[in-house]
Amino acid sequence: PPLPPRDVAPSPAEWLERAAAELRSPSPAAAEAALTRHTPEGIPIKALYTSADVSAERLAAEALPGVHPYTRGVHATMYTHRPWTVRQYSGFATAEESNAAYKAALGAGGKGLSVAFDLATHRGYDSDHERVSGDVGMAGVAIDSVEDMKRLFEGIPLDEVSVSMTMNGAVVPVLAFFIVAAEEAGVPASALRGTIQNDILKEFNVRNTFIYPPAPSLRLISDIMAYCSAEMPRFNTISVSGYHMLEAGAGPALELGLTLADGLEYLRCAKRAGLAIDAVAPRVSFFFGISMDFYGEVAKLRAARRLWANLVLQHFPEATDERSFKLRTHCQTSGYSLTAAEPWNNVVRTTVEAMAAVLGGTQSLHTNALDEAMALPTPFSSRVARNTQLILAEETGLTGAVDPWGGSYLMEALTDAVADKAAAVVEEVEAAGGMAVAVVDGWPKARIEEAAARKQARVDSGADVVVGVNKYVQEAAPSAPGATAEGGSGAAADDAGGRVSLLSIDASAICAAQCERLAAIKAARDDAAVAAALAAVTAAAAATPGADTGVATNVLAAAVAAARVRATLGEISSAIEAVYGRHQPASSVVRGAYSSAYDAASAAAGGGGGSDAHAAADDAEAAELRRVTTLVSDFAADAGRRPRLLVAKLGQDGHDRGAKVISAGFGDLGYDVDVSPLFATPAEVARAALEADVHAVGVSSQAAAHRTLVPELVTRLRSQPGTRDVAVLVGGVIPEEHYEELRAQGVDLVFGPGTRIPDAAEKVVRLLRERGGD
Ligand code: 3CP
Repeated sequence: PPLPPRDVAPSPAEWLERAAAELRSPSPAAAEAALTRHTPEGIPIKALYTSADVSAERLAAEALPGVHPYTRGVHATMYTHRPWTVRQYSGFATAEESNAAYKAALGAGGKGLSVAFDLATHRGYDSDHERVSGDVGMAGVAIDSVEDMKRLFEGIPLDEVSVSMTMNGAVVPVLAFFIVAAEEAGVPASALRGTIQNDILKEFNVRNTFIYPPAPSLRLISDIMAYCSAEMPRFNTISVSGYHMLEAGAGPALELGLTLADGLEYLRCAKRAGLAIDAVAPRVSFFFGISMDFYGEVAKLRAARRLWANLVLQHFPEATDERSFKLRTHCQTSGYSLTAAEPWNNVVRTTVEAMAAVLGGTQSLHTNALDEAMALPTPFSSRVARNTQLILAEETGLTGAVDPWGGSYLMEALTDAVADKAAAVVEEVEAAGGMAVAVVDGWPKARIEEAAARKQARVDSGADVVVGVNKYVQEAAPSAPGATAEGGSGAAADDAGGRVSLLSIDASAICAAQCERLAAIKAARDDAAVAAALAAVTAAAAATPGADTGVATNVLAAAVAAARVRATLGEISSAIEAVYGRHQPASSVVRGAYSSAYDAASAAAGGGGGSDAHAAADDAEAAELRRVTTLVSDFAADAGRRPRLLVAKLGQDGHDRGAKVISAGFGDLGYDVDVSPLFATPAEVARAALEADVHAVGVSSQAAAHRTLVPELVTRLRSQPGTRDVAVLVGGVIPEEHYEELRAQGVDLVFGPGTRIPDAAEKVVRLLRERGGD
């Protein structure tokens, strides 16, 4: 039928009038305000976008993928020619177990490998070091020497399968072991394909698996870039990572801006060492997290490519190789978005996030497993996660067109908005002297922590919905899906309780086996050769850096020589530490962000013309907050001081979002909060508890060491005069099946994932009152 006749094309103003009528709004402006939501970073998302929201000029200039600034993709054909790499991050306790898992993954659709190392390895300690007893083999594979690395890749063709290694602190020995393991398997360094994360700057902002201070850490990066650009042309020398910032609380634009600023700093660092930008930039890669903000995440990846291409052009006019401008990236779905409650919902969350990564044009992808809010994935949950990608790649037709969102009014406008916001962050970092200066100042870290406290407040107040956690909470466990185990330690959903079986790791057995191996290697090697090689590593670390790749001045070249004679990871790290020292960060607590965001979220929900039920819920939340602060001030009045809490991290677990959010939230609710230094031993935390005269110690555990280190802490507190009555609280990634065990060992309260801060703060103050705290 013919279209109804119109004299003029419909305008956005006409739509707004209709919208106001549908909403029964007093005015179009009121309707517009009611229909516009803002992301936590303040980016407006309107209900409707039209051609008036996009620049026709920009659309024309950026119309094609494979062409500068690559907004629509780094390749002309993208997935129509080759889908993204299915690359699942994993590592299990020992090299043999990990090797078997890698082979199984490659046989079941995995296309590349991604190695997770344990925290002892990350921090440059051998498995027999006294500080790592609870960490060996817990959050990834333990690697002490080139022998472990050989076992890790035994039977895997390293010239064909690309290997990514998430390593930043102990990057020099790990890369050296990889090179020597391949060499001894007949694969020359020049044939190696893969990526080393090697992104130390973000470790100072989040994640904390650094070893040395910022300046010498950057020098190691330039040595690695020099060595790899000369010897390993197919290897990506760095994976500039925003993922951990997103996980730690940053919104997508802050994540993007800080990450690109890190990238610029690395290129400057290479240039300072005398390397040509075109020799280095083509092998700089990126890594972003993908949250539940679906449109925002697609826009982020498009904006990332545009911004990076233009930043390289602006800052390095000497670059001429097209590859220097292309932002290639790996993505991982967000671990933070996963819930311990009703874990199968996580498959849906991960699928939506994976789609955003794919529609954004990622080169490589990790999809999280459904049980990752509680433990490391099992073979069963890993399989579901991998299949999620394979279904997207091979069943849906998603790979059939390049940048399918291109030209969407919404997506183009949002790409501009995210790009503008992220560019402002890059400018701020640059104006402050670049990221090497900013990490020392600490403001990016503080900004991420504030964002995390605000996010927690929005979840606690119900403003941000998390199904099964703060809305539609399951009253009683239903029967679970009929999952079956794959392999001995596989996860099976337990029909009776609706729970998912989790992977369990015997920490002490792994540590003992690893220490035995280490002793055997040390007994069999030529000690004089090892001592000479380690002295050469120290000398190279002390030498003036440059583009040279000889053992006298290049620390990686010296470490490769040391790896060949079986120097261990701990020894090589110590040989470097002898020159650079070990970095110990200052601890800090964000004040006011939690309570102000909680109040704002409640006020916005209450004042937004919501339903009576909403208003009643907001009143209940405000009343709850008042109740907790009153309980805390009553305690203070009776005891003569506020309840004092020491928030502690034990072992080498540097993931401190939980610790920081608890500190900020409890502080805003009236507690007196101390934060222990990172990487503490149980003895050090017990001493700190005595010195600070605290009522309670709260341990935040994200890396599975709670079963070893917490009981040791309890024993020390109970046997030390002055801390016998100190309450012990544990929170974080703690599977429910460990709660009873922890309580039996003397832990007073356990808080699993999804705990609301007001709930926790109330339980703790009531416990302290029962104890008659003084
Ligand atoms: C791909 N290729 C193409 C096309 N698509 N060629 C022509 N047309 C196309 N359409 C080519 C590429 O140019 C490349 O060739 C080859 O195919 C492989 O593609 P790729 O895109 O380079 O893919 P991949 O090898 O997988 O590399 C992806 C990047 C890499 C570049 C992103 O850095 C990577 O794999 N990163 C993974 C990082 C990672 O796994 N991180 C885990 C963090 P050439 O080889 O000739 O160039 S885990 C952290 C977890 C949390 C924690 O830390 O605790």
